[in-house]
Amino acid sequence: MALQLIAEEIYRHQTAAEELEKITLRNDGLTVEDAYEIQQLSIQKYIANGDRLIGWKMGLTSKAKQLSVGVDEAIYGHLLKSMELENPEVSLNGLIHPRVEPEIAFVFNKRLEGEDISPRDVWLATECVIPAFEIIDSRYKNFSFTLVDVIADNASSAQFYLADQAYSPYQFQLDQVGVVMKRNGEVSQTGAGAAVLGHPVRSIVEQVRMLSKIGKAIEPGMVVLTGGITEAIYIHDGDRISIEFEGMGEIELTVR
Ligand code: 0L1
Ligand code: MG
Repeated sequence: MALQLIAEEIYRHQTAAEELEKITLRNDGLTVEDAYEIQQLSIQKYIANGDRLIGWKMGLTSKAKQLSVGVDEAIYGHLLKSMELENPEVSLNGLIHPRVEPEIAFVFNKRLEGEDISPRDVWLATECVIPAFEIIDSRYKNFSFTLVDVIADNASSAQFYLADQAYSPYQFQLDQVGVVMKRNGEVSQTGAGAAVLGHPVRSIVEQVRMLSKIGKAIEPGMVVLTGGITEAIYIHDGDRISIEFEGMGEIELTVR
């Protein structure tokens, strides 16, 4: 099975923002390991073209999302410099059917590696936590995929934004932080940090464990998006999305 060819196909569709048939419909027997290999190979193409790895993201971290895909495990993807928004403004150009979800991001000042990692290790390596949003944009038709498809598509990663204000990791009980997401003034989604594997720090533990299986780590300076706190909502031209993180400020996102 030519994983490199599949990676090139996915890269083409990601960069051209063109929908794709599920790869599992055309390639029998692809495993989760194959899917991560495809993800890695497509990321290498970005890096060969001048992009830079700046962190990782966890996905499928809530029970609701896992149920919707019919799995009981979280997944991860790569974060590239080109995905980071400088301002909370999303242009629909270059996106297919984008959705936004509120997240807590961690930024690290020490290397984190190893399968025996604990939440304590994570706290000691955390420089700060930052309210954030992620724009996910599956390249698959109708946002419909299997676990293997979505991993190969870099866990639907498209863009992300970190708020201007960072916080000490000890300042808030992150599982208790409530989030209200409004579209054009109407409440659309509510949730709390506990939706992310019980506590966002657990998402980092899981991220490090998964990376250590392939000999990788969270490096100093990297950012990690821990996972959606609410359901992701579709965004449309002219939408104003406000995301309030209890005690941590509000992000106002405009879409054009
Ligand atoms: O960030 C995420 O949780 C996305 C993971 C992939 C599933 C999806 O696209 O909803
Ligand atoms: Mg996400």
